[in-house]
Amino acid sequence: MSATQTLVCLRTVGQDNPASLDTYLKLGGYAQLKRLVTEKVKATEVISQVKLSGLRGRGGAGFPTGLKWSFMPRYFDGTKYLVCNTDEGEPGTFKDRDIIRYNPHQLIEGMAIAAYTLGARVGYNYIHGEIWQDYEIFERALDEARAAGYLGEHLFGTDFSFDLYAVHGYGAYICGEETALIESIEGKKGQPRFKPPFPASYGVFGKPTNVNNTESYTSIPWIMEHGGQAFQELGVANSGGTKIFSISGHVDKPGNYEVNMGIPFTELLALAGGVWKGRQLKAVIPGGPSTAVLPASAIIGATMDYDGLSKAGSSLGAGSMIVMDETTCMVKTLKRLSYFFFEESCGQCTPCREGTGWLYRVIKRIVDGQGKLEDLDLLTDVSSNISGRTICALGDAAATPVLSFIKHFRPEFEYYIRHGSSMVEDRLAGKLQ
Ligand code: L3W
Ligand code: SF4
Repeated sequence: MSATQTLVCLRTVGQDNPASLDTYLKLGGYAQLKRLVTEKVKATEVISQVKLSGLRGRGGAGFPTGLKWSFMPRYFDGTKYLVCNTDEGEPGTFKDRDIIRYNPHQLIEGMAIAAYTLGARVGYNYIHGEIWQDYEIFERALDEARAAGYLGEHLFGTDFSFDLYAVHGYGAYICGEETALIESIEGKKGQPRFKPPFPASYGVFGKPTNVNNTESYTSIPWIMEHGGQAFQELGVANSGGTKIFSISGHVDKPGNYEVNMGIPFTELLALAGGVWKGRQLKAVIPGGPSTAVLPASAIIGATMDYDGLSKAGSSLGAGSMIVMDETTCMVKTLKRLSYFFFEESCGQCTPCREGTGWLYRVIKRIVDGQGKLEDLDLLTDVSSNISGRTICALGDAAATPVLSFIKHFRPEFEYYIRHGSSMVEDRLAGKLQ
């Protein structure tokens, strides 16, 4: 039996005018916000439902959302902030833009519920700078929500007030790192801060701030409507709920698919039409290039959830699944990915600033036919010396593809160095040496 989608965060997809307030209201939208606020449901009750739901951060790190909410100080004499991270910028990530394009009101309701629960008065949704149309759709949704009384002062005649603003970034990948994003909101250059202190104690303008990913907040109204237990049961142990997988690469039907956590990889691949042109599967990057590449043999039996992908030797990341067929040259692919991390390093830490450039240049010289066999050990050595020695996760993210590509596809790298040409391309041309 082939799998089907379970639409929680993308539930307006397929409706007429999916992004409109009318459509969202017809589906029961804003009812949970109204219920919690007017019935004065306690913050501790909301947080315990979020904990029960097993929702984990959908931006890549998978940190338990309910636990993060419990870090926000209850009593604070001043403004607390709420931030949504819609700055997806890693190659292969394109789910959050579909949420703000098709279902912006569910995100707004999720953020308003979080604001009510955490006592935040002001919120920002930080949207990636290269996304224009969807930014405008979100802005229109904010206007509609304000006009209808779902944002602003004294909501539903109570003393709860919440203002939410969209912030347009400039397209830097590093601004998806939560503290760089906060710096950018403050009008500064987007460079990560040291953690701790975490945003819950020192966030926007130095005030307590809760930062979650777009998909995380958008799951909240469903959890409030159906209960945390029901959300958990959509998924599997340690991975509650649904997950949007952004599937790209060599499949027949690339796109976003929202499915129950724990779906077998083969069923998810079938949903995306399978490997295109009847070709064989070669490799998959399951969660975005900062997650380890897996050869077909390692992913075929895997389930798509935090534990399932960890057991297979990678991680769920942001669910940005890049599928590669048998015609893919892994050396050239790695060159492209390494250029991305080199280009996007913010330059603050020496291991990342110098190391990402070093990695890229060594891989480039292999592709240019000037590689040496010792380069493979050099790449491994440089990568290992970046990992764990930087301010933010971009350093580790740059090292992961290098280490995993060489680990799983070493013969292709050795062939390229020995012959100055691609093993895959030579095989396809019938001149394998
Ligand atoms: C309070 C503590 N808060 C952790 C919070 C922390 C953050 C969250 C996760 O990197 C990953 C990265 C990419 N007290 C806390 C605490 N927190 N301990 O929990 O924190 P952390 O440090 O585990 O991760 P991170 O720095 O947020 C994110 C990976 O995601 N990734 C990226 C995908 C790309 C996109 C994109 O383009 N949009 O997301 C994919 O795997 O490599 O490992 O909020 O403050 N004791
Ligand atoms: Fe900047 Fe890289 Fe250091 Fe992150 S690891 S702060 S991107 S230099």
